[in-house]
Parts: sequence; C-alpha cells; structure tokens
Amino acid sequence: MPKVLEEIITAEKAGTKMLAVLIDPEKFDCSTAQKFLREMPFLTTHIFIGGSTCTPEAVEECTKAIKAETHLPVVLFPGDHQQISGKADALLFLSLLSGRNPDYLIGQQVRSVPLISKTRLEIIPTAYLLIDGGKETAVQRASKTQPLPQKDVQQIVDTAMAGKYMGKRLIYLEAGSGANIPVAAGIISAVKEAVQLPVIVGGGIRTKEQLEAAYRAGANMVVIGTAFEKGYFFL
Ligand code: 1GP
Repeated sequence: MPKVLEEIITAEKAGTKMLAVLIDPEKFDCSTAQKFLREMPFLTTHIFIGGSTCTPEAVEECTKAIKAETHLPVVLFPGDHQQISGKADALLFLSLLSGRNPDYLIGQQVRSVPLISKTRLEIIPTAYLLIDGGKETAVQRASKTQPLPQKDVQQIVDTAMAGKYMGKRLIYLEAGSGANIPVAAGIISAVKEAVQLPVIVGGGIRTKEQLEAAYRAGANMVVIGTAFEKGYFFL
C-alpha cells in the first residue's frame, strides 16, 4: 500500500478533498463492521480509529475487524500512548500544541515508543490544535488543557506555524467530538494560507453545508465521527 502521508500530499496538490470517518472503538460494535463500512459515504477516503478513553484491547479488536473488511487506509488517531495497533496502516503522532500540558506535548509520545517500535506503522508527525467548540469536550477533559478561543485567529495561526517549524507534516484543527460549533471557515483559511501543509478539520461537523464550508475554506480532509455513529449519513 502506498504511504498514507504521500497520498495525502498528492491529493492536496491535486485539490482532491478527503473524508475520514472516525470510529471510537469504545462505542463500536465490531460485529457490525461490515455493515458499517457498506453504509459509509462513498466519498470516504480514510478510516480513523481512536477515542479519548478507549482501551488498547478495544483499539486492537476494532482495527482488526475494520482491516478485514476494507481496503481504505486505516489510521490510528490515539487518545493516549496505549492506543496502538500494528494492524493499522499509519499513526497520527499527535502533539497537542494548543495546550500547555507537558504530558500531551511529549510525555505520552515518549511512552508510546516501546509499543510503536514493535510495529511497522507509518508514523505521521501531526500538530494537533484544540479549538473552542462551544462546549467542554472529551479531549479537553482527558488532556486537561484549554482550547484556543475561535476569536484568537492569529494565535491559532502562530500555533500551527510553530508546528510546521517543528517539522509536523499535518495540521489538525479540532473542535472536539460532538462540538456545538465546528472550526470557523475564517480560521481554516487563515491557517491553510499560512502553513501550506495539508490541513485536517474535525469536530461538530454534522451537515453537508458544514462539510462543504470546511472544504471551501481550505480543509484538505474532514473528519466526522458523531454524525455517522448516530447513523446520520448525509452524503
Ligand atoms: C474528529 O473529534 C472529531 O476530529 C470528530 O468529531 O464526533 O463531532 O464528528 P465529531
């Protein structure tokens, strides 16, 4: 399989938009994997697996069930250092740059190394920015960090640029799962213009209009979890 990051960069250059469906192993019934994948929007390009609080066993079992049923790239989007499965194709190696909790800037990352080194996962350095989604979200609770206010556009851009200078290959703008307000178009476009890297946007996107607005603003990939978990397939 071609490298996941290379494909994302190629799609970005070609202007092809990507859609990732996020599966939280804690809420997912593995016996429904085949049905879930069959009902997924046909535009889906990636499957993300991860959650703020799920167990390593649930991640392993879910990844195995999904991989058995799809040829789409399966990418781990871990909530902590134990959410690693060698059965996936790639791992978003996240640093929560919006926060000031050292555990989510470097601690979890160091603790994940013994697990990662037992796998052949493609590692994708990713700047992860939590942005206020209008309610307290699981990421905020788990990481004990504050989101960046949506009005602080320059601070968000500067944080994303710091991620680029650190060598991150992707910028992930996250409003938090189930957010009331997705990341605003103005933030996406300002970040995209500055970083010139693939930009992923997720959190609170539950309508076709919101999805298209994110793409128009410059998001290369949109991640949707809750809307699909609830069986709300709007595409
Ligand atoms: C992925 O957290 C998002 O970045 C998913 O958010 O569950 O609100 O779609 P939703």
